Amino acid sequence: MIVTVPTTPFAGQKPGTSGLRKKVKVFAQANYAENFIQSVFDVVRPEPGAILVIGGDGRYHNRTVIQQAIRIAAANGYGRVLVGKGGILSTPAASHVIRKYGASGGLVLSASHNPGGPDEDFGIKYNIANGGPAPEGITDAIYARTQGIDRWLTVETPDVDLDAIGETAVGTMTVAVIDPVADYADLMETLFDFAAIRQAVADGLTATFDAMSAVTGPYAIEILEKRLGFPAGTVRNGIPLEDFGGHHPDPNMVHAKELFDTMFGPDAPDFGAASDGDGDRNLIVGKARFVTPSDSLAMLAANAHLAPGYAAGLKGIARSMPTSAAADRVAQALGIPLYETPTGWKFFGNLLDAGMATICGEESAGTGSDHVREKDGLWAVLLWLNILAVRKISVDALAREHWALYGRNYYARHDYEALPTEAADALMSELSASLSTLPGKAFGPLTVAVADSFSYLDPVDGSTSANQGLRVLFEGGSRIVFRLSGTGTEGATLRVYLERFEPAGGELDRETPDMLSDLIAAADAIAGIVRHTGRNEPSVIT
Ligand code: VG1
Ligand code: CO
Repeated sequence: MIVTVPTTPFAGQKPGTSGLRKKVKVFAQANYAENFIQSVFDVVRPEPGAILVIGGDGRYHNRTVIQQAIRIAAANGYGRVLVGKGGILSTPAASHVIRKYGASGGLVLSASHNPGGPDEDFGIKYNIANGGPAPEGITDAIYARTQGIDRWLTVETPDVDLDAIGETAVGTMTVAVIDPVADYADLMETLFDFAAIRQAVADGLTATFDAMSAVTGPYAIEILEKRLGFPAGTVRNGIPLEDFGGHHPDPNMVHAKELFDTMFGPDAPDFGAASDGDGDRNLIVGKARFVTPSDSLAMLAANAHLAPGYAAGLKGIARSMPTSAAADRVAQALGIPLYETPTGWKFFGNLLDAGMATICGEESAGTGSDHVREKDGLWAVLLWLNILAVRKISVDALAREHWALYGRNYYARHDYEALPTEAADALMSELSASLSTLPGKAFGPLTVAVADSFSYLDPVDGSTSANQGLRVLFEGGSRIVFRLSGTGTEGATLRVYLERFEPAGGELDRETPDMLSDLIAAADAIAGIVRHTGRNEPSVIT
């Protein structure tokens, strides 16, 4: 019954910041996805009968890979596969389903905020039994296995009907097609004060949520419109499309422009938000007030105790290194530890499992907590709504109050996309070699205090992750970070993270670009961005 298919390795099946991401055309080659999935199973060696969760963001090629994965799982001894109806599971919902049903792990099929369609992107990520992305030890082993693979296993069986809830036998394995929304929506009800939010809606609180034609549509309609009573139409672009309507499902000022226009326009509702392709990111905009993800993390942490799930307080806060230090000040005020990790959610898993951190966040629109082991877009939206409902305050007023108390970290990220890999590598290696010469040097009004390459020592398992970004720290708390993206599928993407701290009592109501202009000039002087890339400005500013 089990069929062994001979194969040869593909180069480059190395998982990046968040799984293996390539063009659909790459994934569609014979043996490509199969090799990777078999390599995962060869590394994790499921116990006979183990449970595997499979779900994706609904993008083009999702259903094809799900059918492949089901057959390979059946041939590798899994006893049960849980798959979301229609092949849908948002990344945080997949994390929850893994935890709730005691699965040994899961395959999350997504390229997140990257565009979808026959000429666009696809991705596969393996999550472990805690519901979180596999740590580096496992992803390194999977990559090593892809380089030596010579066969993959499958069973001959017809496709499973992914659109009918119920159970089907595939060989000796059972495939259960489950409701992708219900478990997740129920979990949200345990964390947040739905009654308070419902009351605020009845009292006139208005909102708009842009699902960007991606996976969060069904989740947001169920939670915001059905369970919380926001009027129909509060969720826009709520039907998941295979190509996301031709857009990048990336909740930022460029790709969620419609939402921005609404929130800065005359008829803005009280609260605006969006999520990304796979539902793990969030964008928060109040009436004429954009909240940077770094600020959002700090503001949520400062107010989280107002939600029932966090009423007992936070154990700690964790943020990725390039994320601004706004959350650090909240941690200090709360008297709890702050952990600084490399980019990517997989580094938060150990801290959450060990009970050292409760809330985590990244500057890239990712926020989450110990309720799952992924970042969670709708969770952040609901925590914001819970806080606004209880405090009866606007987003803008809450932000101003926060800055008046803690100071403000003006922040922006400049991305230079699709650079020739050699140019990007040359920039990074030259900069890396010059780091030791930078301390004491002045760039305009800025003087370098410390310059280094960020390395992380995991306090839980003692593992070290080196080369996680180049940092230039200035006297007074301003900072520039340079790193290369680990999620792109075309050439290299340089990310330049700019941060300027303005203490309480300082200039708290200025425009971000004005406040960062000295840092922008310093970034080019330090790294030679124009010289190396030939680009005079970034492709995207977030
Ligand atoms: C980017 C972000 C990072 C995030 C990762 C996955 O990675 O910077 O913070 O964790 O995407 O998010 P990189 O290596 O391209 O900078 V998602 O929503 O794409 O799963
Ligand atoms: Co995502």
